[in-house]
Amino acid sequence: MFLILFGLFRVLCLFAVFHVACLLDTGMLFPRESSSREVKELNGLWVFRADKSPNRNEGFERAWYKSRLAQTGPVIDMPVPASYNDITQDATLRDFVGWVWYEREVVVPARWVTDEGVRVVLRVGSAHYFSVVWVNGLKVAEHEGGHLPFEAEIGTLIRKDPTTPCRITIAVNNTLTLNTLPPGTIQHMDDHTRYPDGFFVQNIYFDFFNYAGIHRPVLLYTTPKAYVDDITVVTDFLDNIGLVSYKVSVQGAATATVKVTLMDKEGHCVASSSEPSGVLKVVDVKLWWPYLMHENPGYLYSMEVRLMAADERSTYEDVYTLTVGIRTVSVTSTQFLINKKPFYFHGVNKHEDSDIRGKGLDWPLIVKDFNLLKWLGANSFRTSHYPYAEEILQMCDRHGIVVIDECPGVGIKDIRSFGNASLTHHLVVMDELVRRDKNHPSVVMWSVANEPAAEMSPAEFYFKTLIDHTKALDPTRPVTYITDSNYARDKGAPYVDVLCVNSYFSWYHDPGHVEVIPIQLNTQFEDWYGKYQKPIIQSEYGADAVSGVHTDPPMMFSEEYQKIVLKNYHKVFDQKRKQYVIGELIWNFADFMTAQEITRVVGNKKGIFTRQRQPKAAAFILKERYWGLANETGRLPPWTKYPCSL
Ligand code: GCB
Repeated sequence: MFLILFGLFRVLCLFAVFHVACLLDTGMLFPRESSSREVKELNGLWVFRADKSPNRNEGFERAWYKSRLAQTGPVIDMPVPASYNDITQDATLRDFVGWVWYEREVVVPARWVTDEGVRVVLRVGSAHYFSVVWVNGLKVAEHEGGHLPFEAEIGTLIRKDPTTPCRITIAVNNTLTLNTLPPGTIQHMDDHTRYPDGFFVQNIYFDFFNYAGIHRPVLLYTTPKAYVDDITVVTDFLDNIGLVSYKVSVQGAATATVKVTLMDKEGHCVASSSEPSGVLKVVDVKLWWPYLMHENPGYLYSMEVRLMAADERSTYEDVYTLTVGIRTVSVTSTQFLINKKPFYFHGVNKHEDSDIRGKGLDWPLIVKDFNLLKWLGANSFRTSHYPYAEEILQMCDRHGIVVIDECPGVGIKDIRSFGNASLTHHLVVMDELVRRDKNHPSVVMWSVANEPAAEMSPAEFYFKTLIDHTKALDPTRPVTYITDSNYARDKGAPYVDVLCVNSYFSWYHDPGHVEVIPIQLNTQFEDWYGKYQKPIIQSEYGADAVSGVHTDPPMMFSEEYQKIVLKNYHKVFDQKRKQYVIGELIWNFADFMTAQEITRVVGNKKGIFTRQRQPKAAAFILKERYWGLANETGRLPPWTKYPCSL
């Protein structure tokens, strides 16, 4: 009894601080259909026009949103979701910097228009980078930052003139500046003896193509006027009792009653409550376990939240169902614990990247990637270098793939990007990220940045503020950032919970000399652990290999070289994972597109799969290793018994 009370107390304490520091005042639940909610997807072909005027501002000067886009000039078909860059044969569109315009007309169901008790919400899953949205010529939303969703309520607008179709115009600008996340700079070349008139370039400080456009689904959804705006769930367990602490936020009603029902996979009610917040107790709990750590990974309960409210005109009922995985996460000085058991990350770094669609959400690709992860025996990935689609995190929840959830803080290299404006925006992005992803059991850690110039003096204040803020938003998960700096000069390392270190021995340093890897990697680990006494993840390592290039003895860029680099790293991991190394994430899962540079041969080739998801020789090395690790550290489900014949 005492233990249960203590557990309840612990979960309530965590919950009491959860979300206090958030700058945002509304929720961002994933849109789901229910008996009270409808969803209308607007994916498919949109009308598109890039603003190629010299100042890229003609669209605003001539108010392209006021009429049909086709009336403003030539338009083309553009699929949504997709990056626009690789869709046409036009190099100027591939490399375009500035505003592009999307438009779509929608016929809205009559009931949405006539029923004043219906809220109609327009939601953009993500658009890169800065977006402005109009409905029938009136501005309804502005949003800064790719990779995260934004919404606008448009019911009153579409009711203004129910006879006209609803015209949605979205302008998207991919320009990156010192204060955007990721940062970049625009450089104008004014020397007319060397550059044509008006020539400028977008400089970036990260290693992937700056794909742009509407990358994730656009949709309309409805809720009743009184609705469930947000749900926050924190879980714990004691012995066989699961504890689900929850809080429901309601909008649009002065008073409302809430009924919360937690159901198991078979649909049986396992706990319920009539309070808007509280703790549900689940007897004989089935915990959420990572893939390959348990024979039944990714167990999810469903939490149905039913809200009832009334005003002088009507009564409202809203129903929203959230999936809930019951698990805990904690960190010691040498271990990462999931459900109080040591967890070793054997996984990958990914990108949202593929042929033709760039960073556009694509279901065949998502499912293929999960099949490859499982084939590989990977139990985890990092969302390098930005938040991935919610649909991907839902797959992780269901399949038990553990996620380090990274914000787009990649390439913070210029001292001016450590200033107040940048930090303020970075804090808002963390608010938006935690708001969106807080309820995913697969997300076990936040990463606030990748390889910033952490040795610069403002980095200490910047990262202390950012990490403190993130911990205040969510005290239930560890926080990190990914570093490649020298351990002695890294200003943010004292504030992270887990050290995540990237290194490319025998590639960017001592190219061609794989024999240096064991000694340099050993030194790296000993130095970092010696200074900070925190667990370490090798968050990146690898080598480029052009698929089909073979050399013996191994040479850089051949498949053999990539293999031998990996093997040399693995020797050291095997010594250190018995001490304080808690994971290894290969760079990268698949080849991906980058800007055109002399060091890149049509993109970064450090994938163990090609961009088309075919294995290189290194994939088999990793597969052997990951299944070996899983056999040693986990409990394999009977259906995944490792086929040892490679
Ligand atoms: C890194 C970066 C990653 C690059 C990789 C590389 O350290 O974090 O974005 O793509 O190295 O291949 O250079």
